[in-house]
Amino acid sequence: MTVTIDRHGGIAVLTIDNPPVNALKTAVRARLAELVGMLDADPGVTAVLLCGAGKLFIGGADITEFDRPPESPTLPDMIARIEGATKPWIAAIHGQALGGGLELALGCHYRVAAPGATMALPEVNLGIIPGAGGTQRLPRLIGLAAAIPVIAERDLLDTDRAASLGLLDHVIDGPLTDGAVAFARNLTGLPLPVAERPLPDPGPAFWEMASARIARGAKGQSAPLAALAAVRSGVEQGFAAGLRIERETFLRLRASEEAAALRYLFFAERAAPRPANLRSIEPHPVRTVGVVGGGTMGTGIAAALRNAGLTVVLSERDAAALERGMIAVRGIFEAAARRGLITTAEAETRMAGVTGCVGLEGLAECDLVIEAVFEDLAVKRTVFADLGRLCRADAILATNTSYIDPRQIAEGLPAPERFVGLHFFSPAQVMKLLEIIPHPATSPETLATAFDLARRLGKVPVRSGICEGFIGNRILKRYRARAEAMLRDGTPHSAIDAAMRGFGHAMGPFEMQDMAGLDIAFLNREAARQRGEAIPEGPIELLVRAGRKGIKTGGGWYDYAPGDRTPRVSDEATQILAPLMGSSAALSSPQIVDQLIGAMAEEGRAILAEGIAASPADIDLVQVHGYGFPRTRGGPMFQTDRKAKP
Ligand code: T1G
Ligand code: NAD
Repeated sequence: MTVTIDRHGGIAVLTIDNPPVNALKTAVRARLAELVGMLDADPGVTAVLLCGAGKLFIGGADITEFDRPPESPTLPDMIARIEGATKPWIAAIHGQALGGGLELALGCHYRVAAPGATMALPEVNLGIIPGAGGTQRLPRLIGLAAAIPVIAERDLLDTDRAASLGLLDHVIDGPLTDGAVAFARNLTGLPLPVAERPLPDPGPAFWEMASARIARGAKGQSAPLAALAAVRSGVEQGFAAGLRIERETFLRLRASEEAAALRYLFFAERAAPRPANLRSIEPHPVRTVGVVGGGTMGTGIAAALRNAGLTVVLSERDAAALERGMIAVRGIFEAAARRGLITTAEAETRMAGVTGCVGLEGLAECDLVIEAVFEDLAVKRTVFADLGRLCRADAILATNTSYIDPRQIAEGLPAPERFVGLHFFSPAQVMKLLEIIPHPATSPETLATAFDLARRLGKVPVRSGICEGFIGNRILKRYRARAEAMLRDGTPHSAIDAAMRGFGHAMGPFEMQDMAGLDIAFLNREAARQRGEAIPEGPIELLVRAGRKGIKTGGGWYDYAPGDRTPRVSDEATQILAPLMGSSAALSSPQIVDQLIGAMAEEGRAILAEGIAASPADIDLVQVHGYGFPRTRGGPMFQTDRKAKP
C-alpha cells in the first residue's frame, strides 16, 4: 500500500502510507502523479487533502534510492503537477515534514498543521541541497531571511513559527483530518502561484553576510554554500532558472564522495543504537546511576548522565576528592550556561540531580554503576569486589577502562552476567562515541540495557570485542606508529600534520599528542618496558626527557606561546629529533594521507577478521565519533572500500 484515498464529500483525502517514515519512494511519487490527473478530472472533487500515515507527515525523499539514477516521475516533476492542478491541494502536516516532504507541502496550494509539528530541509546533513524546489519556493513563501537558515543551516520551523511566517495557512487544534477537511470546504479558489510571488534582491551585503555566516557553520561541508548559491540564482535569474540550477546542483552533489559518505554515516548512526540481535530484548530500567571516581572521566560521565535526565550518585575516596569532583561537575553545567546552551536555572537543576558520597555504600540502590577510577587493575578489582557485595542483585556494573582486559577486572564478581565495559571518550559529556565491551558472561539483557543507555545519552554506541585498545585506541596506536615511521624515514612531523589537516582532520597525529600530553604515552611505554616488552626509545622519550610534554609544558612536538594553542614549528624539537630522522625524500601530502588512512583500514580489516568489530561501518563510526575523522570522508573503511571500487 502506498497511497490510500478517502472521500469526505467533495474533499478527496489522500494518505501516504509507506512505513516507517513515509519516504517518497518511486511508487509513492508515481501514484501521486497519477492521482493528480484523476482527481482534477473528477467533477465530484473540489479539493484534495494530502496526509501522512503513522507518526509523521513525510520524512523526505527515499535516501535508499540515491545510489541509483533518478526514476520517473522525479519529485520535482510530481510537485510541479500538483502545483499546476486546477483544484486546491492542501498538505495536512503532523509530526515531521522533512526534505522532500516539506518540498511537497510547498508545492501544494495550502498548508495546515497540527500543533507540535516540525518542518525542515535537512538535506545539507546528507551533503546535498534540497532538490525539489525547496530553495525556490520557501523563500517566496516566508522571505529570504527566514528561509536561508532552514535551507542551508539546518534550522527547524515549529508549527507556531511556521504559521507566523506564513508557511502555514492554518493550525488545526483537534483531529487533523477533520480540521483540514473543514478548512478545505471553506476555500474559494487557488492562491497566487508561489512562482509569481515577488522575491526582491536584498543586495550584495545581504549575500556576503549570509555567505560568511554559512561558511563558518559548514564544518568543511560544501552543500550549505551550494544551497545558498541556488537560492541566490533564483533571486537573480527567476524561479524557472532557479529550479534548474537547484536540480543541477542537487544531482551533482548527490553523486559526490562527500554526499555518499554522509549518507553512509546517516544510516550507520541510525542503526547503531539498535543492533538487530538486541531489538527484541527488553532493557533493564535505569533511573539512578552511580559513578565511581570523580576525575576527568567520572565527572564528564556524571554530566552526560544528568544531561539525559538520569539521577547520579558520585562516589570518591575521600571528602576532598569528592568536593573536587562535585565542583568539576558543577563547572561543566556552568560552562554550558555561559555558552547559552542551557539556562542558569537548568544548570542548577542538573546539578541538583547529582549527590556525592565517600566510599561505595551510597551506591547500594543504584540501577547501574560506572567505574571510572585509576587505570590500575588492583584498584579496579577492589572497587568491583566491594560493588559486588554492596549493590543490588540486579544492578548492572560497568567499567570505563581504556586498556585493561575487562575479564581481569571482573574476576571473582558474583554475577558477571551483569558486568559490561562502557568506554566513554573524553570529554564524556561531549564526545558521542561509546564503545560497549561485553564480558563473555555479559547477558543479552545487560547488553540491551547498555545500548539503551547510549541511546538515552545521545551517544553512538559501537560494540567491541576484547583486545588491547578495543577498536578505537587499537587503530590510533597503528595510526601513530605509521606516522612515526614516516617521520623516521625523513618526512617532517609538521608535513604529516598538515597533510591530515588538509584531508579534513581537525589536527594531525603529532598535534593531537601535544594536546593530550606526551607523558601519557611515555608512561605507558615505560610501564610496558617494565612488563618486559621490547619498546625501543623513540621521539616520545627524547622529547619528554627534554621536558617537552606538549601544550601543558609550552612545547612538545611544537612550541606554544603562553595561553595560545597554535602549534609553531620548534627549532628545539627539530634538533632533538634530528638523530632519528632518516634521509629519505619527504612524502607528499597525498602519499601521507594514503599511507595513514591505509594503515588505519588495514588495522580495521584485522579487527573485523578477529570479530572485534561487527562491520566496517562500526569501525568508521568509532573513527568519526571518537577521533575526529572528517564526516565528509566517511571513515577509513569507507575511504579504502571506495578506492577499491572500479
Ligand atoms: N529515506 C529512507 N529511509 C529513511 C529515511 C529516508 N528519508 N529517513 C529515515 N529512514 C529509515 C532509517 O534509516 C531507519 O531505518 C528508519 O527509517 C527509521 O528511522 C528531494 C532529496 C524521519 C526524523 O534527511 O531525520 O528529501 O534502521 O530510526 O528516530 O530535497 O529518520 O529502521 O532500517 O531515524 O523516528 C531528507 C532523515 C531526505 C530525514 C524519523 N530527509 N530521517 O526518526 O526513525 S533527502 C531527511 C530522519 C530529500 C529532497 C531530498 C529520521 C526521522 P531502519 P529513524 P526516527
Ligand atoms: P583520573 O585520575 O582523572 O580520575 C580517577 C579518579 O578515581 C580520581 O579522582 C580518584 O580519586 C578516583 N578514585 C580512585 N580510587 C577510587 C575509589 N576506590 N573509589 C572512588 N574513587 C576512586 O582518571 P580518568 O582520566 O578519569 O580515568 C578514569 C578511567 O577512565 C581510567 O580507567 C581510564 O583509563 C579511563 N578513561 C580515560 C580517558 C581519558 O581520556 N582520560 C578516556 C577513556 C577512558
